[in-house]
Amino acid sequence: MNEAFNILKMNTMVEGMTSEDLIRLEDKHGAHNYHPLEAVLTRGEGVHVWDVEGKKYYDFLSAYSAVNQGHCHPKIVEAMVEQSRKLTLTSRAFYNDALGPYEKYVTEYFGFDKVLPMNTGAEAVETAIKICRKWAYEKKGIAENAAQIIVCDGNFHGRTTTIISFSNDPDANKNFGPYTPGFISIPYDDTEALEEALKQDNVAGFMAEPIQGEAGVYVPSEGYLKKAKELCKAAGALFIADEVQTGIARTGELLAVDHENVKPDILILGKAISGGAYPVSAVLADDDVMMVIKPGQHGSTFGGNPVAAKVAMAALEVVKDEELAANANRLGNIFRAEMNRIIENTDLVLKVRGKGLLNAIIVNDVETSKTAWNLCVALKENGLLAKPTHGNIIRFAPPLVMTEEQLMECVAIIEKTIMNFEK
Ligand code: IF1
Repeated sequence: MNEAFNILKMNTMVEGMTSEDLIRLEDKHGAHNYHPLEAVLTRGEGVHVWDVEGKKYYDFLSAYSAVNQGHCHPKIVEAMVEQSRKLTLTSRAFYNDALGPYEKYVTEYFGFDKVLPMNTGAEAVETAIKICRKWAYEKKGIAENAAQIIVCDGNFHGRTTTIISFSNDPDANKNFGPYTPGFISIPYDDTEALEEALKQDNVAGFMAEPIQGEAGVYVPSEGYLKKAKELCKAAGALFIADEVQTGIARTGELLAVDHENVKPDILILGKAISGGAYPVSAVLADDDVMMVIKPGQHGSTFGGNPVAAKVAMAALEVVKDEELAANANRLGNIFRAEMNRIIENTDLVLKVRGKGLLNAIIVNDVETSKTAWNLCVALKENGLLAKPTHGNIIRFAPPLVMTEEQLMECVAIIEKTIMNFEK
């Protein structure tokens, strides 16, 4: 009785609450590990989200590229609901009837022998690091505990203690030490630095983002990924691609490495592999690499659960059925052309860069991040949600189900906001 009353009270409380009330609740009761833009969202559909006051926005972040298939895609939600009614979790202590079919589907989809299912991007990165190290000791013959993995300056691979150990963003790693050893950081988009680093003893692999996201959407020079893979191959090191953000059609190909026809030795996926419906991540590799992991050596309670399996299959089907890679490629070209047209008529924005629908504009403000933040606030007022990353950079990454007409409406919002903006 009491409990039922409390639930009733909670529901009515949320119903009557304004954005301001809800922001205050988070501020008082939640850890302060984020600084969100003040939009309190309650519903999403396709390329749109609505706040609790009923204001409609274009989503130009897509939950950091997790919602590539659009918000609440009916096929993905249907798969999730249907499986949730039947069986949600077995752990891997037993088999379930969704995992095998998913494993067959996802490995054929991306062209690898095996998949290791996890839940979040950071977990998948950790998994890739463990596989790479184990492969180095058992297949390459590196001395125990000596393996080194080469990474790139400006990287973002997640938030675990090991991953932040090789970050050079002080926000990410300051006062979280002691740090995990075994990583060498080199400049991004620098094949000479990679060639040099690969000459060192005990190098097990090289891990990189095909486009650096958090660093500010840095697209490397053409041929960088292909050359990196070749250098790794020649040195007997594994090439590990973190496609958590760039994968699943975001950049205009299924994978960003596809732009250069490169097959990584280890592929890391997350975010949009579930269309943002459920935490799903995956590590893919061929047998000679993946089979170094034996029973009991890695896993997770939720990894490979039947809901995740069904959701991921549905989400990947949507990507193919709706030709999202081709759409991202086409709309991305239009978007950058439109941004370049706007840039010619303003000194507020210096540059646009990106690939497919993963783009960023550079705001003319080297001293502080205030202008980029205020521009995002103004965009929000005009009905478009985007978020600054690293100071003066604003990332633009809408869901890939956008139409050209919707994109042009967004371009008009961005143009109007820039032209009316006063620093
Ligand atoms: C946050 C950025 C995006 C990633 C790559 C692994 C992970 C991520 C290449 C870890 C995660 C996130 C996490 C999110 C912000 C975000 C982000 F701004 F930091 F760069 F996407 F743009 N590899 N990226 O980008 O995946 O464990 O989070 O599932 O709030 O920290 P995760």
